[in-house]
Amino acid sequence: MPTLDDLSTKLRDKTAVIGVVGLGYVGITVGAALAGAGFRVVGVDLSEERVRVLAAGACPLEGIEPGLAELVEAVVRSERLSVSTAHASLAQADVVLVAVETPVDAARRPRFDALRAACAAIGPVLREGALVVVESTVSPGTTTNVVAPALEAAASKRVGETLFLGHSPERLMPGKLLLNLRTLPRVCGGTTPETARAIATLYRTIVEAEIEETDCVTAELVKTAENTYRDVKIAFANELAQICEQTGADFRRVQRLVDGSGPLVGLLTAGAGVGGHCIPKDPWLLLDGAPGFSARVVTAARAVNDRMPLHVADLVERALAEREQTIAGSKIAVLGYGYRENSGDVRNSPSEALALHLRGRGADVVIHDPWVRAHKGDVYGRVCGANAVVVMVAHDEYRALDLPKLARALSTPVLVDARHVVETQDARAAGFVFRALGRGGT
Ligand code: SAJ
Repeated sequence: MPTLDDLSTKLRDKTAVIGVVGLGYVGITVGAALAGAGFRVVGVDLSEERVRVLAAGACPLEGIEPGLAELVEAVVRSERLSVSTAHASLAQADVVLVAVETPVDAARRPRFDALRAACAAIGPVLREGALVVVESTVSPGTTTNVVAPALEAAASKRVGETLFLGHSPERLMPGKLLLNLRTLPRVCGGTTPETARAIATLYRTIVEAEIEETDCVTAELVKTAENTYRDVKIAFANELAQICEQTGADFRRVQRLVDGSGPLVGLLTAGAGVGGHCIPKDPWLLLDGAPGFSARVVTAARAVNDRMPLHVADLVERALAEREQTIAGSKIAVLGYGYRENSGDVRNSPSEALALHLRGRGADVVIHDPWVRAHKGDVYGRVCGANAVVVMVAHDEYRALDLPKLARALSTPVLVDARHVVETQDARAAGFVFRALGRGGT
């Protein structure tokens, strides 16, 4: 049976075959990077459409992803990267990376259905001595308590004997996928120290930053903790922004001066809410690892951030009231539907929450987003005849809006900026009734 030492040798000389399960933002990026580094990579995804696009050498991800489309095209053309919907194509793989979604349900409990399904599908085809690495973000304990038994049952192999297992969480951010993969430190958790070392050997071929070997639960905690900490810091910024609104200050100036106080304080930026596949749910994954513990800071932060789209709706209501209008019966244009700037990723988009809320209050909502296929188009045409416009995402296109032209397109010039892209004096000069998140006195 091949040992971990044999595998490490194949990883160093790049003769190992790498499988990737789940060809989303993470799987495509790591698969293409490993293929670019010289490995033969086999990617598997359940979506026939995604596999068809990739097999043609195109990158199916929306948004600006420097270097990725070119890399995908090159590695598909050179046949270093092949893709399939069949897990049987992983039979030759020495390493299988698992990058499937790990969402939470309505009760905020982790749903590991996709992870379990991936284990069930790859188990029967795994070769002796294969190494499985979970890249998906999971609750502390999941690799050992969920993945190991699922793989052992499906593969009829024992972890640590005929099969090796670890967790090395991805840290990718849409817009910087390749850059993040290559330049951010990598945590490699193994069910044994030897496994962690083999995982580190793999990532050393594509990562130009520190690589830390550890155990699985530490790796699980590191990833869920860093995203939870980010959520908590954003929640504080969001509360501070609302205090600025009430006290007549400008959050951006307060932020700059607080940051200037020294290296110990770093304020994040208040905004329309926290979206994406990771930050809104990773706090629940973290807490799921310690069910007997009653957390307070983490749950309060989630509540603050989840409420931000409603706060934006309140700003819209106040601005409309100045024109003696109400949300009910108004046509409201929402600019930006992705969860972050210059990305077409709409997962947990705060704009979706805002649109639902406004519609629930009787508004006719129209949406524009240059990065989301369903909402592309001329922004001035899209907002035509609306009673108010809300900027929900700081896309470059919205930073460069022609405000007088925007005002002329509306039936009443009401503008709400929930992402700090419009200056108050510019909005006023264009004739808008204007409200901005985090800015008092507007
Ligand atoms: N946001 C704010 N204010 C901020 C920063 C972000 O309101 O100061 C909002 C954004 O608008 C967005 C949401 O938070 O709606 C999440 O954005 P994000 O910038 O935190 O990044 P993500 O979700 O794209 O990626 C995060 C990253 N984690 C960290 O920065 C700690 C990334 O490194 C992870 O790999 C990714 O989650 C993931 O997959 O877990």
